[in-house]
Amino acid sequence: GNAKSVAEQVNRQLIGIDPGAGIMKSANKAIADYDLKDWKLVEGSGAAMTAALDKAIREKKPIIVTGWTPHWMFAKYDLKYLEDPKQSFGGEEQIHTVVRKGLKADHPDAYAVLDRFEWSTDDMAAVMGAIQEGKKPEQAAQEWVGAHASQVDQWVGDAGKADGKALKLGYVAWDSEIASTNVVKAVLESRLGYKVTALQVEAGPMWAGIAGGDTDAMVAAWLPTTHEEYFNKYKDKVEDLGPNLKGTKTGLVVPAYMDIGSIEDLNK
Ligand code: PBE
Repeated sequence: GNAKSVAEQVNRQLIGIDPGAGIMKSANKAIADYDLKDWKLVEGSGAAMTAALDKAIREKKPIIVTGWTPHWMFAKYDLKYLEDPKQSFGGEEQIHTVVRKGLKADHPDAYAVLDRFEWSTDDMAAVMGAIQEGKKPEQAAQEWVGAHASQVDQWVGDAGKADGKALKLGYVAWDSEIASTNVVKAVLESRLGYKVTALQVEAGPMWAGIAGGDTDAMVAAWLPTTHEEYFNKYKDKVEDLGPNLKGTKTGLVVPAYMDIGSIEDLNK
């Protein structure tokens, strides 16, 4: 028939986020891997992407976005990942905690807590959801920390008090990292007595800040695929403390009402 193809319906556009995000590199790889000629990856931000998704769903229109898990959007909307048989977005990955060299010597207690910090996708989703429903990130994080005292106790362990010493965390304004960074900030402040600055930057400067030693730590390194380029560039200048969350996913995401199942089909 003369029904429009999905490519025509969405005007051959993938709605992306901030250009420094690793998922943008993966999406460009998908465009190449699946031979999506004349397709465009639209740059924006996490907030612009979720606003476009919200508008499309309210109007029951087709849309393709770069998406990731954990994210509140999967609780709010009926969505699906497009299959990615060529693995342009990689396989399994984790979110790692990465700190500057010398942090262990300068702040052994904060280092120990950062090293022990580990939570689940459900934990992160709970904080993200509270923020999405209107709570201020700092407040949502403080409330979560207060309500999960025994879990937080395990991270804190026998760490001593910092007496108002300053610490700087770097993060990008991705909803997942707004949640995790504020939780770590709340723990270091309320349990150890640090004065923590959470510095919002782009992804490149976040990594460069740790490598250069201006930033103490971040809990936002998606490895091995999404931040592979940053990791390869800076791995000798940072210390990787390993995963703080397992079970993430990235890919192209569409409303469930769209009649498409795989990135391969975008070519049809
Ligand atoms: N994200 C969320 C990031 C990592 C965290 C998937 C949007 C990215 O660099 O793509």
